[in-house]
Order: sequence, then C-alpha cells, then structure tokens
Amino acid sequence: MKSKLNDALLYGIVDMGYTNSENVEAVAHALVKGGAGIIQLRAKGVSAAEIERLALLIQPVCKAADVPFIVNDFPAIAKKIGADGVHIGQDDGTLEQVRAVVGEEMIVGRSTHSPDQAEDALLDGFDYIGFGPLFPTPTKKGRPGIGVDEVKRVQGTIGTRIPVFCIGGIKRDNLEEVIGAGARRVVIVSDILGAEDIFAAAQSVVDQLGKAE
Ligand code: 3NM
Repeated sequence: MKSKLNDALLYGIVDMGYTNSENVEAVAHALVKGGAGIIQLRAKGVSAAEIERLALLIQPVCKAADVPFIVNDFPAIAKKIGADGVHIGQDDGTLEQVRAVVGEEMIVGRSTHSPDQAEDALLDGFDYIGFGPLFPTPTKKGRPGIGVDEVKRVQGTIGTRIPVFCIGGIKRDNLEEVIGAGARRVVIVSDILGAEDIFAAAQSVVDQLGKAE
C-alpha cells in the first residue's frame, strides 16, 4: 500500500467530531468516490473499543476502493485490525517505537508543524507528513496558523521524496491560494465533512489539485 501514497492528492479524514457514528461508512464511501486517495479515521476522546469498531466499518470501504486506510493515534489498533497505516503526532513517540508495534510494511505518517519538524520526519524515515495548520482551525484548536509562505520552504526541502499533505483551515474557497503557494496535496476535514454533498466537495478539490502544475 505504500506505493499508493503517491497517487493521493486529497487525504480524506473521517473525523468523529464531524461525523455521526451511524454515517461512517457512507462518509468514507463519499470521500473515496470523490477521489480521496487515502482515508484516516480520527476519533479524539473515544474509547479504544469504539475506535476499533469504527475502523472495522471503514476498512472494507477503503479495501473495495483500493485506497490506504490509516488509523490516527493508535498503532496497536492499526496493527490488530490490519490497517494499511497509522498516523502519529509530534508527542506520540519515535518512528522506531511505532515500527516495533506495526512492523515494516505499514504506512506511518507524522504531523509536522514547522519546516524543521518536516525535515526531521523525512530524515527519520516517515512515509509521509502532514504539514500545518496553515490557517487557524476549529478542528485543531490552540495552534496558530503557520501561513502559506512556509509551504514553499517545506516543498523545497522535502521535494518529492515523501508526500507532503498540507493541512489546517484549508477550504474550497482558499484552495487556489494554497496551491499557488506550492501545495500539491491537502487534507481537508471540516470544509468537506460539513458540505451538503461530501462526494461533490471532495471531487471539486481533487479536480482542482489535479490541474495544478
Ligand atoms: N491536524 P480542518 S490541523 C487534524 O496541523 C489536524 O497537524 C492539523 O481540519 C495539524 O480541515 C488539523 O477542518 C485540522 O481545518 C484539520
């Protein structure tokens, strides 16, 4: 599944802050149908048992679409259910610690919040990074926006060695600015999950990213 990462322009998140637990499969389906090339389950403040239950609902949707399925924050759950990957933050340990749980084959991604952290994650050997938040966002409260000017720096140091997914406050109506700053892959949570038509919202983002030079 690692090779599939390069195909992903839009990273879709089934975030339980914006998703009713009865709708997880439908939301995952709309995201992959709209062209999301990777899907994550993000469920903050939820029990491990519930995360596992939700993950097992999303996993078959991703399998059918041949899209990598990533579990946020919980390497042990990712390993237990046979997810394609796990995503961890800056405070969630080293890559070696995660690899000790999930093995060598699984995709492991890292959140980064500065160009230095991005470079560290590349040198550590993470498979991809999130870089943000570009703008302040209610989905991740308490962090200032980095600003789009840093995107060029990060793209300059990382190049095409690992995928860089810009994240945080990105919306359909500022996507042009974000692409103009050099972003080629994005994560969008609230603007897509809050859209009336998740499929159409995802599709329009993927279309716009696909046209970027
Ligand atoms: N991680 P939205 S920003 C989950 O910077 C998350 O690491 C971030 O949601 C980071 O698209 C963020 O609604 C929130 O702003 C993304």
